[in-house]
Amino acid sequence: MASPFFMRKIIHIDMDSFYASVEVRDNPSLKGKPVGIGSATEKRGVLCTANYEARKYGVKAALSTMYALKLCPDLILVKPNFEKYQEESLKIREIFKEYTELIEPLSLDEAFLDVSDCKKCEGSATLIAQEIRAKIFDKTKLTASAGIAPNKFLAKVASDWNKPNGQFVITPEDVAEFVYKLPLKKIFGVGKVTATKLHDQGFKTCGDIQKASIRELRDIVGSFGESLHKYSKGIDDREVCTTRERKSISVEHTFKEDILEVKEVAKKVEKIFAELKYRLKNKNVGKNEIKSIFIKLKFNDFQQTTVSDLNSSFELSDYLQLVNRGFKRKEAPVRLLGLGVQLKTQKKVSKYQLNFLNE
Ligand code: TTP
Ligand code: MG
Repeated sequence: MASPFFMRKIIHIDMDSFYASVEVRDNPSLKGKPVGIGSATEKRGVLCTANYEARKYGVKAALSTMYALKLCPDLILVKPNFEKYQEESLKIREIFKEYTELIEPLSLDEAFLDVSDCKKCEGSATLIAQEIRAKIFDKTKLTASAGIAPNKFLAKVASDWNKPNGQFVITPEDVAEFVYKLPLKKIFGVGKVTATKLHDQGFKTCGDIQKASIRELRDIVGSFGESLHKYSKGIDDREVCTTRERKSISVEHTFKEDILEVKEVAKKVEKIFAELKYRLKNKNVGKNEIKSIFIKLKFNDFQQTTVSDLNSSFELSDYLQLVNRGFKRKEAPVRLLGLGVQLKTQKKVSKYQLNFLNE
């Protein structure tokens, strides 16, 4: 049994520029050069990631390939090879298992480990993290960073603190001081939109949030208010879940050319809907497990909108209606369309949605 939450020792491990590091390792001529993972021929696609040399130019994950090339004309594009990354991921997980059974992978390159009951390294989570990173390097020649803390929220923040190839410890005694000045955008779940809402109300750090009431926070960020209040004090009692599950499944297409009219988008909906149905079937998800359906549109200025419906059946016509509603919000050329479902009971799927190019 794991110790009570206030005694937990959590390690968050995150590989450094994972896909890019694998590609550079396997092609030493790329060493020291800026590398982005994405297709060179599909310039309208987005980058999966970039190595640290490329990041100096502002190139990073999810940036459009075209824009990345503008920022860094020497950027070398390498096509992703997911099987290879999966293989490396398995090797890393085997190493984790030497230390604990309580492993919660978040994606191929990242996991929480609860090492509260691990007797190795005289029970020092700091030394365990160091040893794990050394073993990862030994076995894969890839570097990892680690965060060590009394809970998941802080461990995840900490793994980013000394990246790449570093680690950072937050002891229970350090927590109060550490969170006080922590910018809100470091909190998992605070994206750009939430951060802006909070900034507009004068909240910039966890220290600012600590002074607010939960009610006040709920008015700004809805049901997330309560968790936000807890996190801001460095409290997170979530356990490391050994069976991580996702709540939604979706399929997205980025078009080679922007779509100008809703009629044209409708044609694409049919195709993507068929793919989504196929994915659900593959994952053994029945209609009765669907809580709601949603669509996502990204316009040519990269603004995006999502429309969802709780009371619909899973029919093509339902998606067409949602797309119509989304299109009316801006009536601008569309570069990406996604269709998806939120699930009632959670099903295990991978972290990143499919994002491939449509002809
Ligand atoms: P991250 O751990 O977020 O990024 P990273 O490992 O490339 O870099 P860092 O050193 O900052 O940890 O994601 C892990 C892998 O997941 C990444 O190598 C590629 C993939 N990925 C995507 O495919 N799309 C995305 O939007 C992101 C963020 C990651
Ligand atoms: Mg990583």
